[in-house]
Amino acid sequence: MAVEHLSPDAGADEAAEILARDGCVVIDGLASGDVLERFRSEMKPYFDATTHGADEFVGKHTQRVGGLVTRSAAARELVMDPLVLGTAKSLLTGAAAFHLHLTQVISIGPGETPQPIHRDQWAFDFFPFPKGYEVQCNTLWALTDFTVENGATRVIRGSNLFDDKLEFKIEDTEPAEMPAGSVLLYTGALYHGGGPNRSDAVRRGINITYARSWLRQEENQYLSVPQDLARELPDDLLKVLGYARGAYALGYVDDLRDPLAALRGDTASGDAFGVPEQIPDGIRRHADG
Ligand SMILES: O=C(O)CCC(=O)C(=O)O
Ligand SMILES: [Fe+2]
Repeated sequence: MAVEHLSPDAGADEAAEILARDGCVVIDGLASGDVLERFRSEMKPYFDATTHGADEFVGKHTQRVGGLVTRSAAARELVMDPLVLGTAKSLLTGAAAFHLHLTQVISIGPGETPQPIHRDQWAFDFFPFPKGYEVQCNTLWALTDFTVENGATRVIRGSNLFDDKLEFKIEDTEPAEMPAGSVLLYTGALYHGGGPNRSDAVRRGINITYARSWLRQEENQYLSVPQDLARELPDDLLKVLGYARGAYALGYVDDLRDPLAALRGDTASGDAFGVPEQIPDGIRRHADG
């Protein structure tokens, strides 16, 4: 069965419902041509400078470029996309907060072989999360078209509800084809992998992922975004980066200071053990929610 597609005016709850059931959904045309164009031009120097991966998982014909919040203002818009944040909030039920987990352009070059089929949540040291308990809401924005020939992501629809640590072959999967500007949303539990590129052009996708805030971030945002730049960024983005408590007491600074207040240079003792009000409405969820 093919991956379900939604239009950009779909609701976050609808997208989250499909994600909880299928583990994946495509939203067509969510990114404007303008944001993609700015992203390409901001990132071009980094694309040119990056080497290929060292093994089959990261891909010997694949380039991975991270640090997108620092390197591209357009990427910050994608990170803060309201439909994506709303979907993450709706999917990650019961979470006090979620945060940015990683940002990475994945450029699958001609000649690349299929990436081993995996779950992204295996990054958490293979902890066996309960079936149906999603810890990640992930995106792959198509910067080029994603086709079966050029390495569209391979997915197993519904596999987010399968047992853990299963092994699959590419024949067990289907390609998540979509035009540039569309976004594949998928959960941390979905079995998937990058596709083989049998074309003569590079397939580029922007992987921006979010996780429950009590899990460690794969890309360290406090070091990937220099503090001088962080101080210039808007509060809502900083909270998603991790400058917010991840739950009642997670992530305070010294005398219970709120992390955002500490970044802004507020030296007064805080009340970080209060209700985490600094978490923006877009991603806020009380423990009783
Ligand atoms: O680039 C893709 O299509 C998927 C890559 C992937 O799943 C990964 O690197 O974890
Ligand atoms: Fe993956």
